[in-house]
Amino acid sequence: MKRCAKCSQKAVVYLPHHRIALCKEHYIEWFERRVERTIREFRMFSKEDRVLVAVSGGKDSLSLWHALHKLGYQADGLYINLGIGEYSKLSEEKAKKFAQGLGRTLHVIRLKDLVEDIPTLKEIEKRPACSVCGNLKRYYMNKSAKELGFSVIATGHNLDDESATLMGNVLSWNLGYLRRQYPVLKEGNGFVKKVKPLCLITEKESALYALLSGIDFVEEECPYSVGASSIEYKLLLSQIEERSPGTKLRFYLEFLRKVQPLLRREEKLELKPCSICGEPTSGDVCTVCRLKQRLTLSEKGQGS
Ligand code: Q46
Ligand code: ZN
Ligand code: ZN
Repeated sequence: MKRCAKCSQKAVVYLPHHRIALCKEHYIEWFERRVERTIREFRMFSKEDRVLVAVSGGKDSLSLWHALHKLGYQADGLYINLGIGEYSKLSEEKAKKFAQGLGRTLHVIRLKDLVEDIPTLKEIEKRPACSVCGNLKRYYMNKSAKELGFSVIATGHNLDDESATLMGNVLSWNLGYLRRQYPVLKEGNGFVKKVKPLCLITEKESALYALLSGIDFVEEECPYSVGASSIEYKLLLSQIEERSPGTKLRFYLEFLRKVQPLLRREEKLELKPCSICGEPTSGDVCTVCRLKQRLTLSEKGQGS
């Protein structure tokens, strides 16, 4: 059995790509330091900022919120209920319970009250649930942060998410997405700053932090995540990682260091306020207002 590199007690984990074994206490410390270092390195936010954590009830977002709170940041949560049956019910319960234990505010909004729930929208829009869901989450996260007076939105995307997204974008050479794939998206043009403080932490590492910290998270995945290509890429990358530890981190970090600066030089995205709701958009009317217009039209169509 390996011994902790810090205190020589029995280790609970060995991190092959960092070549370090740690006990429970020192693993928790390692994780929180890594989060803090990422926040500083990418100039994400400071202790003066009010941070809104996008909470899904899963291990990543709750681990992130927990770590930020312990590190002394002013972090509250935002939970968006997507109306996806049992999954949404359970994850809202877990998120609320967690917020109570932490003693911080959880803001809750319901898509059903604002537009429509995801299962209904999927049917009406005839496109994958995740594509509708992604649009709406981004929109309401930004809008809520502004209305509630937060200067930063933090999401729980981890290294597995980021490297899988990167792989997908590279396989199709999607330069538009690659240009925006950075752990910090600056504020401006009606957008609140968006950051990913877990971007250098693997899924396994964040699950272990949640377990060792006694965080009660929702283990079920969203039913629509099944079959997503990102899951394929995650699997592939994890197979390579097993044979060659450190691959995921290298793939992502070298992209950030070597490719991102070249892509960002060319960034020229013109945004203006949506003529209906005022949120930023590249056209006249934003995607969510267009969606709402389509919904009203289809209701009228049904009524006539
Ligand atoms: S919640 Fe929404 Fe995810 Fe469910 S519908 Fe897809 S995007 S999988 S992170
Ligand atoms: Zn130790
Ligand atoms: Zn709009």
